[in-house]
Amino acid sequence: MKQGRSGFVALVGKPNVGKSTLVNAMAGQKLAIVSPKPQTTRNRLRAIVNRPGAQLVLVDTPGLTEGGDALRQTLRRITGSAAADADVGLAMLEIRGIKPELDDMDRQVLAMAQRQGLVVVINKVDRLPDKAMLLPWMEVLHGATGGAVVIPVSARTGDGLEVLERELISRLPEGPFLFPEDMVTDEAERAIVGELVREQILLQTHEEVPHAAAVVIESFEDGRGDDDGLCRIEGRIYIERDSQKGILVGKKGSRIKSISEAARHEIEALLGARVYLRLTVHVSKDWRKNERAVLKLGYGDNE
Ligand SMILES: Nc1nc2c(ncn2[C@@H]2O[C@H](COP(=O)(O)OP(=O)(O)OP(=O)(O)O)[C@@H](O)[C@H]2O)c(=O)[nH]1
Ligand SMILES: [Mg+2]
Repeated sequence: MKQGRSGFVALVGKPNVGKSTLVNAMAGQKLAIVSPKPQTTRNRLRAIVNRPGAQLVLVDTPGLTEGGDALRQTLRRITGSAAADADVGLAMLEIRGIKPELDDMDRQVLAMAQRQGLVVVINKVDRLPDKAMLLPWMEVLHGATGGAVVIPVSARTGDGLEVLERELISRLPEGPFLFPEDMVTDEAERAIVGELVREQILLQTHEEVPHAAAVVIESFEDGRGDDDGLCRIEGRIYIERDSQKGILVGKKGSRIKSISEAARHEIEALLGARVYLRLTVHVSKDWRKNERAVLKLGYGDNE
């Protein structure tokens, strides 16, 4: 295996700050799902960024929240262990207002990401009416972390990402590369396919429904080598109650049809093939409260 600077960088932050968006931007392709709703990510996902002389493995994690149900506890564990296993911690936050004030969860984020080479990232700078707002926050964060470097970026526009990448690479240990150079992720395609379905549920439903949904890909017939080149995929969507089932399916099946249609386009882009996608909706009562159901639906066992 090639040599160079290589290692794991774990992204830690509150929900919705833009961790998955940054991972996709640096990987140069969509691997992690993104939505405007908090608690989008539910699994650890590794994106392998290959550069001349360096291999940066970005580890996306679920946004940190307080305790709560079995699912949230599992998500917290996933984030904690990804951070503990990383060579470099990347704590991401977005700034709120002019006066810099760190709340309890910000401190937890900083503490969890604290490694020898902590890097603090302030994301979404494209939204700031005035860049001067950054300075007091940068000072507070620098102070609160005992002198960590603070880098403002926009994962959306790409602003600051080159600086961030250089900074991260400089902190990685020297050694053999961890993955083959043509690899972009070690995540199974099948798992990403399930996530792309869940992304559409997050984007196309509201209130409790998106968070009560889990997706399991039941069968994946990879037809990329066949004459018709068609991939046949069947997935099951689990939600917590009958009433949510009605909402998800929609009038005469209109919502599930629209979810399936949009997910199919995304999956075709991922696989580079035509896709036949069949989705069915099922109830797994209050699964988020039940540790075994959480595990069964695919969360927390990817170690
Ligand atoms: N304006 C702006 N929006 C951004 C930026 N980065 C992310 N977003 C948006 O912020 C929202 C959340 O992004 P995600 O990448 O899903 O956030 P996350 O931190 O992964 O969230 P969880 O998975 O819930 O922890 C989405 O609507 C993104 O489009 C940015 O740099 N600028
Ligand atoms: Mg995310």
